[in-house]
Amino acid sequence: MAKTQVSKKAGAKPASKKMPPPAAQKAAGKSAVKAKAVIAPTKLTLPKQIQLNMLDLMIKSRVLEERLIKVYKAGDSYFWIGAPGEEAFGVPLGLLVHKGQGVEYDYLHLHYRGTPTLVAMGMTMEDSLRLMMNRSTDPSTGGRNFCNHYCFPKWNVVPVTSPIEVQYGQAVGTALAQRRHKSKGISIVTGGDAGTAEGDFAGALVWSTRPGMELPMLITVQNNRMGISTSYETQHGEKHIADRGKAFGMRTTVVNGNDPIETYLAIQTEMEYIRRTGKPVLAEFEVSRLYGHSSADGANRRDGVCPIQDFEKHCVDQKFIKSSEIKQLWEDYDVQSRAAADLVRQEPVPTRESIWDHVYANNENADWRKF
Ligand SMILES: Cc1ncc(C[n+]2csc(CCOP(=O)(O)OP(=O)(O)O)c2C)c(N)n1
Repeated sequence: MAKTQVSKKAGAKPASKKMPPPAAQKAAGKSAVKAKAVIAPTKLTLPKQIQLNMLDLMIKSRVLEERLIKVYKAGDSYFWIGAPGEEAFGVPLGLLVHKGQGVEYDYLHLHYRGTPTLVAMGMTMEDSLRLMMNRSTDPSTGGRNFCNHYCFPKWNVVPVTSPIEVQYGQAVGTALAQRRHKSKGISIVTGGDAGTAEGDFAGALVWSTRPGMELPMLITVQNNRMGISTSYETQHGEKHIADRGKAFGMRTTVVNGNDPIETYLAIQTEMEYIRRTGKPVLAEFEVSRLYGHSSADGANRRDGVCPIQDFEKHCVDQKFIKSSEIKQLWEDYDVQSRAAADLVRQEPVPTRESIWDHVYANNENADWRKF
């Protein structure tokens, strides 16, 4: 269950009188430390249409990720990293983002597990595959970066960085701009548990909570309990990463990120709080990592709670959808992903002349050989 805590300093008020109370207040039971089975017996609920839409997008995202892995294993790409197992976090986030370009809209500082969020925002399978297969048609990087390193200026999705945690510092920058412009947009940042050991994470907590200069930031951590091969248990003295926000007087929450309903409600509540107060939230989502870290450790299916499997069961039990219809969804998306990969495989790769494009503004001084 989501456990939302607001320190006295931050003002222990519910997010809004109009909003439903924080998920924690509605939910029964306790937050477990390990990744949990999805859809615990709580009273939390959402309209059927939202639930079915989330299920559809979670399946689409998983099929796309599994296609990316197949593309890698077939030798059509050099590296895979992605988000299978984190769909119950990523899809609700993508649905709740105030999407658009410029300071009035939300900024997204994603890490390399952002596919479910972008699928929910409307990214096509083709555009993900174009990046994966390094095609010049790739709208994120022109085929120059590796997979899941997205960049969509039209949606304020800033370039994903390979050095982990840098995004937390960058998110401070867009949040400062939003504060300066008195915008209702917020800056959202995602990242993993191991990365929170980096100074950039601590820097974001410091900068977002300066008294009288608080920033509208949704600072999230997807805790899949692993770095590359280093387990959470061996590194963290704190019970929850979110607890570290308490020292800064900020609002914190711990959410079962394998439960899309709980996650949706928690993100909705926290976003409303940030837009209303201009203050930051540190939100930790407990998630699964179902294909290991990346192709670096094989990209094979591992044990672990599958958020989609459990959500499917929930939707069938609620009689929202039949098992046969779910099976059809998987098949249809599989066909779609195969066709997308076949199409993208025919597209051109970047030319050597384009190597300096987008390195500096207007390519000024881009080619050091011409200095
Ligand atoms: C600054 C920096 N240090 C180390 C790495 C190598 N590296 C890439 S991913 C990763 C693990 C990150 O784990 P976590 O933050 O928990 O995120 P997850 O991959 O589990 O989602 C590491 C150490 C890096 N990319 N950047």
